[in-house]
Amino acid sequence: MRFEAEVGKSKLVLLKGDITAEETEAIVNSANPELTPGGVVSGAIHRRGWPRVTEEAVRIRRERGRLKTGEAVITTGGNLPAKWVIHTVGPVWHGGTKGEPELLAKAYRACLELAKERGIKTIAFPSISTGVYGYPVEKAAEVALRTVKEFLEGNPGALEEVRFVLFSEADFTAYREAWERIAGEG
Ligand code: AR6
Repeated sequence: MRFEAEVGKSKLVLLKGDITAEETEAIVNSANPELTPGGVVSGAIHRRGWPRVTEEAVRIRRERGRLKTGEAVITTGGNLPAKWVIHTVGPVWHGGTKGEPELLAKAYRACLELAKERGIKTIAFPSISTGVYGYPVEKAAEVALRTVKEFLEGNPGALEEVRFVLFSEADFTAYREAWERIAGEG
């Protein structure tokens, strides 16, 4: 399952897959504030990037303390195919009244800004916050895609390709449908 669209000078790709196998220059980790391996996407990234991803995450945690929601930091990709891992913390879903959409957008923007700063041209995101953190995927997909679209339009050529690597067919469909709604807004 794969979908592609042009956004300004960049390519947006939606696909079903496992982010730890992606060969983009950077992959994004949906981390916890302590930057510990945790479970699900984060556990898989730390496992495949072992030991250097975890070692660098521990060092960053020691030097700068816990990450706030919406912040991002970068480590090596260790043994992953991707050269870099950008770790960000998405919001926990509390029903949508605790600033969750703004915090989710902030997390995506922080990753995109960090990639731009480092000259990274291709980046793959998982569906941040829609697993353990409980953010409804239809709502999260809209925030994610709108944030990426705005960033690519506002920073032409900064990134060549942004991918969303969705773990299930249902998530892929949610992102695909959200994109149709957003693209239709012009
Ligand atoms: N590749 C792509 N997507 C995946 C993969 C994979 N290999 N594995 C799972 N997903 P989650 P969150 C999907 O729970 O909600 C962690 O323990 C998954 O199906 O990893 O942001 C951290 O330590 C779901 O759709 O992230 C934090 O404490 C999406 O990725 C907390 O969970 C995100 O699921 C973060 O929770």
